Amino acid sequence: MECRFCNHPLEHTLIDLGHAPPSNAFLLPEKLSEPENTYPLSAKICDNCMLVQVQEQKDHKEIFDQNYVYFSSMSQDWLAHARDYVQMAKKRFDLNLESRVVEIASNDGYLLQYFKEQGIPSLGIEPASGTAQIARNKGIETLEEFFNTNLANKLKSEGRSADLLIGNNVLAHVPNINDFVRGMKLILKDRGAITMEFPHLMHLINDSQFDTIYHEHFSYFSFNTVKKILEHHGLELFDVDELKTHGGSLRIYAKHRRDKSKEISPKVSELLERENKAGIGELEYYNGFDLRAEKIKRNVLKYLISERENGRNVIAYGAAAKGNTLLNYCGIKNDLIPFAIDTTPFKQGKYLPGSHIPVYSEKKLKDSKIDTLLILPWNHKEEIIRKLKYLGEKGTKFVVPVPDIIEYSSPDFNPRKVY
Ligand code: DWN
Repeated sequence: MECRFCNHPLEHTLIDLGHAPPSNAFLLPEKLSEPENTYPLSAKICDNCMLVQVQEQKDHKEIFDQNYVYFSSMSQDWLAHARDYVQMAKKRFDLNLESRVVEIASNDGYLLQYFKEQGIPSLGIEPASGTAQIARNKGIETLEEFFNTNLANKLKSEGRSADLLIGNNVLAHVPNINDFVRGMKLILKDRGAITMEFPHLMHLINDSQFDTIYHEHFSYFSFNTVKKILEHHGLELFDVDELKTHGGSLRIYAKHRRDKSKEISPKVSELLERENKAGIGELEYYNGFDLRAEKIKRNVLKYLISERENGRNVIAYGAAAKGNTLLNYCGIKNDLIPFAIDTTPFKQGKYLPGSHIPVYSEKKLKDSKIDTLLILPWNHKEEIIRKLKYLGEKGTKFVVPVPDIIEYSSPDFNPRKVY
């Protein structure tokens, strides 16, 4: 296997999570009696450009298709994050009725809806038909296509280049990253700006977020590496924000190298230096990541077995892709977790891939006595505990599994580290 950015041979494994089904390959009831495809799931590091990457096993066109089940609008906090971004971007980039905003991987219109509210022309590019249709139902023009240089050239020839090009949680999902970034440069107006958000590799390593490694993701980025990739294609980073979303993300700001209208923020060199001082450019920085994941696995199993043996039932909340990595890596089935809850209609009535744990709507919470709620999307724990506090006040304990087993229970719901 070669590095998908610099073609250097990949000889260093960050972690091998064994074989796993695709993280969002939820099963219909009638499929439970059929064979289930699993694929090798391991992340490797390129010792030339330090890009952490997962080999494409299942064609990405078969992942982001009509059965794709991730809808960004399921999180109120994420919608608020998108709304705040739109207010900031409109002001910072002086967007108006003459501007054009293009979002790649626009999902269900979670973000473009706020540009639409401001009357700013925008275009969504979203390959999964389920999410694209929901965006269209919100009145957002959405192309049901994968973004690449062909599409970029077509849009440019139609005069639909971007003043602001947005890509949130898409760069990690792109097998051919060079073609993708080339396309971004093609479609960006001379004085245009790009903003992209993605989970920050420093948090993934420092907080042992091994569960965010799954087949839907092809790459995991440090700031240094994403700078190398964009600069290779004639783009230049001019600012960066460090965000709390998805376990710790970066929002990078990029422009054409020749565009001298934007100053380079000192935050760029500061973060580059901080990453280098942490050793992110050296292989030894990544040592022990797999051992920490193994320890989390043992702690999760100890915790679930202890709850079971003490007569306490554990229900999963949030049928997240990362949750499927965790459950399958730990070998957890419905004996330890009888069912999961998720607010995504597309996920309800189905079964988690690999573990075959059934997924129900929140209605199930009302007619079940739940002792412990295991929050699989730990990145949404504040929102979820806030929303389900009524359960906590009736005695349900909330618990998150990564990077430590931490419980939150009434009356104060303060974190209590178990392992
Ligand atoms: O990279 C990706 C990130 C951005 O989102 C995508 N490949 C897929 C997805 O990853 P994930 O599934 O791990 O994302 P989340 O946002 O951590 O998972 C949220 C899940 O939790 C969704 O299935 C919705 C569910 N949820 C819920 O049922 N009730 C979420 C909230 C906040 C809730 O209140």
